Amino acid sequence: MRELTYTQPQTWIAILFVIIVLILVAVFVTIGRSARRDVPFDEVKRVGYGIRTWWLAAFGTLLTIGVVASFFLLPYSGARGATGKAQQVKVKGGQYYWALSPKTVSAGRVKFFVTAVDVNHGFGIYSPKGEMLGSVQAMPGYTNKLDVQLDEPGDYLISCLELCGVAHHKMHATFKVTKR
Ligand SMILES: [Cu+2]
Repeated sequence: MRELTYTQPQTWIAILFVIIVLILVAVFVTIGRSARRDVPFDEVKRVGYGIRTWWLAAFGTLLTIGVVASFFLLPYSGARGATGKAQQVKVKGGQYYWALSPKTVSAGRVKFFVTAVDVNHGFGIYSPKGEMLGSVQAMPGYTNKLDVQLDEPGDYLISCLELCGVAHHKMHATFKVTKR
């Protein structure tokens, strides 16, 4: 089995994060060094509160737009208006493995029936590009369902998302989506 890891996007995220932090530090240092220290509070209160109100309104609007827009990007079949019959995959999670049956599906709607044999695990699916597509808890004594639209052929990564023991970080599996 090919070991799938996603070092590249993580590295870019780390670099971007460091750049943002350095910019923020520079801004704070510049303001801190150039600001007058003897300004009475009442003098800045009106302007400050005004900025705060507008910032809150702008941020709230942006957040609302983001949340609404992201609903259309959900990988869940229901959100995509899928009507076709789903292929069914049975998933068992155990310390420290995933057992999938079948291990290959064809592109389209897939419904996972997820359970665990020992403790709670987190069943997470990543696309061949490393994007997270969905997750559901794997719990002993329960079968949770995850209905997703997998249109892109390739190797998908299953990774445990619930700290389940000492070898949790090694709890991966792959499964294949073939062209329809
Ligand atoms: Cu785990």
